[in-house]
Amino acid sequence: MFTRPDLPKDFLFGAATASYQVEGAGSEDGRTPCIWDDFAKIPGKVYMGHDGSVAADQYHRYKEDVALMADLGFQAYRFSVSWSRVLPNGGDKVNPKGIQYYRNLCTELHNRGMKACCTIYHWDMPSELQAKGGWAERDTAYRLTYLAKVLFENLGDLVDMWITINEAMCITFLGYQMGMHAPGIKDNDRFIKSVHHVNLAHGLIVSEYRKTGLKAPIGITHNLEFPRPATKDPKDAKAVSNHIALRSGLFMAPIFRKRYPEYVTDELGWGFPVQDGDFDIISQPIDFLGINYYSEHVLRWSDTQPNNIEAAERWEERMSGIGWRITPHGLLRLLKWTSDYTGGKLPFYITENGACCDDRLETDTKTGKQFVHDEQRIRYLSEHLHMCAQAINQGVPLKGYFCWSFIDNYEWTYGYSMRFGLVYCDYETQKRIPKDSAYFMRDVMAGYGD
Ligand code: IFM
Repeated sequence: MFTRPDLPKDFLFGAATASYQVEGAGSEDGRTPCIWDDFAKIPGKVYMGHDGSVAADQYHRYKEDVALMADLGFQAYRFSVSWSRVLPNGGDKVNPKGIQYYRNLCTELHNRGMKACCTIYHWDMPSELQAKGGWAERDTAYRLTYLAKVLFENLGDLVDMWITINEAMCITFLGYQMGMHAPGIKDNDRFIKSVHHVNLAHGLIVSEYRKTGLKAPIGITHNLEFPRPATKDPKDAKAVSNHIALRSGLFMAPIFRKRYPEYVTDELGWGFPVQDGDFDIISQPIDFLGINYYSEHVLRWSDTQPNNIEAAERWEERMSGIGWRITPHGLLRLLKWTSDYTGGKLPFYITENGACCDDRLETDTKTGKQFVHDEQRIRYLSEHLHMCAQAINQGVPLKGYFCWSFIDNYEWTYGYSMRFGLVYCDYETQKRIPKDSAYFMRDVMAGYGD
């Protein structure tokens, strides 16, 4: 039994994806390789060596996908741009076919009454730029700003919402410190540089945008973390605050405090390659903050683990696919913390939230109709939407919510083995089959349209 979350009438409902995860058309119309094409080729890095060369084939099926989203009642689609499709090899020369694809996509969204929400960088760095050092190099921030300029010039009349960068924490920690994501680097020095250069790129893009006179709002999306301490012991609280500084603070403090967190600079002694004026660039006002949330950590103090942080025992139900804990209350805590941190006025959007479940495609023997009964995902969405409503009632300036994801897609190191979609993708046939959760969202959204 579900109750409708008490959300405002003008609350924006959207669905989200990212270029490498859904587009496919890996070597069509002038697109050149990116770091995930390369990473997937390294044995043992990605499940079964899966890559994004075909993915959910949205490059060829965007009209069908937009129609399905619109029919379900979504008001916005968050997609990202493939850098090497628009600027092959990450160079200066614009590929007209790349631009045309995103113009077509935005136009289709508008024709179906939806808003186009464009993320400029969602992890698919052109291989050539990685060969020059990727995010460990300051120049990469200027290269991405050039891509942004090209997009503002060529899509500025069609995009309704801009997001500079998706999840700087994953780009830097997973990509440069832990080596788990492309480009697979494990090097603390390059990691620290990458943090600053990603932050700088965000600020440079916002500066560039303000010069254009375009009016659509621009912001950044972070997967912020605000873990729970395992007990009331002040040492557990200190472990939590260390974690917050390392994960959320590294990317929030430069924007909202014009500095890096003291824990990181003073206690850990990290030196960032900050040049004069960088914090002025990074901290320019943004129009909204995007927040991605899936699950909450529970931490305790440790005398032996790095940064005195250790994961504590858990009790909550796990997502049946990826195994992450289901912790809707963590979303409410995170939203309130973020609202306090940013002063309570900056509009927020949940730019990703969703569940990865062990989805089973079934066929009705009488009708031949296919379906996926993803009851756990429905409960997950319902509980998180209720937390959004509570947050708004408690004064959090939350304006909208994007489901991750519209359709099953390439889940990075898990390849196609993990499914986050509201819509099932049969990768053999590319048939789209809305799961029960897609209809659940349709029914929720039906109450919030006008
Ligand atoms: O699939 C990813 C997405 O690309 C970034 N945020 C988290 C999602 C689920 O892992």
